[in-house]
Amino acid sequence: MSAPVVMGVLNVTPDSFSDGGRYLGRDAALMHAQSMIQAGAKIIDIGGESTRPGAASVSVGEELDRVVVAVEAVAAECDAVISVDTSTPEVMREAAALGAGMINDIRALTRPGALQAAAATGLAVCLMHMQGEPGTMQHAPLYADVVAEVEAFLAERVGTCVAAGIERSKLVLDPGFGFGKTDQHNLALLASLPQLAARGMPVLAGLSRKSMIGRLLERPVADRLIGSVVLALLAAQRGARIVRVHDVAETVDALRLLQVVNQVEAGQG
Ligand code: 8Y4
Repeated sequence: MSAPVVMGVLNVTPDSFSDGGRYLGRDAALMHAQSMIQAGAKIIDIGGESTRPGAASVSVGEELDRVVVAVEAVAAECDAVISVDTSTPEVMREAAALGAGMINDIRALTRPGALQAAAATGLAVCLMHMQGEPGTMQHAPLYADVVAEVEAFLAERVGTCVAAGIERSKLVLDPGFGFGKTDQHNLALLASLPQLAARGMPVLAGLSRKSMIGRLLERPVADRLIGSVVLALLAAQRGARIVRVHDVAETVDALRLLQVVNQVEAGQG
C-alpha cells in the first residue's frame, strides 16, 4: 500500500485563523508553496475565503483576486497538484483555466452553479460534510448518528455529482472535522474512517491545528503541532489517503515512519 499524500495549506486570506494574512502576496504565497513542496507536499490547497467563525465574508471579486494570483504563480513555478479551496463557481472555472488540478469545496458543490462549474472543469473534487454554515456551525452541533448522517450526506453528493457528469473516480470524500461537530462527533468520525474508506473512494482528513486539539490538550493554536501530527497519523492509519496539514515536514516524517512499520508488518520490509 502506498503512503498517504500530504496536502499543504496555503492561505491567501488576510484574516486567516493561524497565518494572519502572511501569505497574501504573490511572492509570499509562492515561497510558502515552494517550502511545503520541498518538505514533501504533493498537493497545495489554496484558499481565499476564511471559514473562521465570525470572519467577514469575501466578495467573489476579492476571492478571485486573491486565489487567482496564487494559483497562477504556483502553477507556473511549482511541481505539485493545485487544489483550490472554494465554493464559488467563477473561482472554480478561473482556477481550472490557470492549471489547478482539484476543487476542494467545504460546501460539497451545493452553491448555485457550483456543480455545473465543477463538472465543466473536469477536475477532481473533494466533497466535504459540514453541518450549518461557518459563522454559526459550532453553536450547537446535533446529530442522532453522526457517522450515519455524514455517510448519507456524502453518498447523496456522490450520486448528484455522478448524475451531473463528474466521474466517480475523480471524487474524494471528507467527513469535515470541526465543521459543525463537537469533539465527540469528531472522535466518532475519526474512528469510523475505515468505514468511509471502504466505500472505495479516497478519503481526505483535515485535522491540522483545529479547535478539537486545543480543547483536548488545552493548547492555543500556536502549540498544536504535536497534536496535529498525531491526528494526521491516526487518520492515515484508519485509511485516510490525503491529509490536509499546515506543518508539512513534520507530518511527512510521521507518515514515513508509519509506512516503514506497515511494510514490516506486511512482510515487505
Ligand atoms: C487553526 C487553523 C484552527 C485552521 C482551525 C483551522 C478543511 C478544509 C478547512 C477540511 C477540507 C481550518 C478548507 C479549517 N478545513 N477542506 N478546509 N477538509 N477538505 N481550520 O477539514 O483549517 S479550513
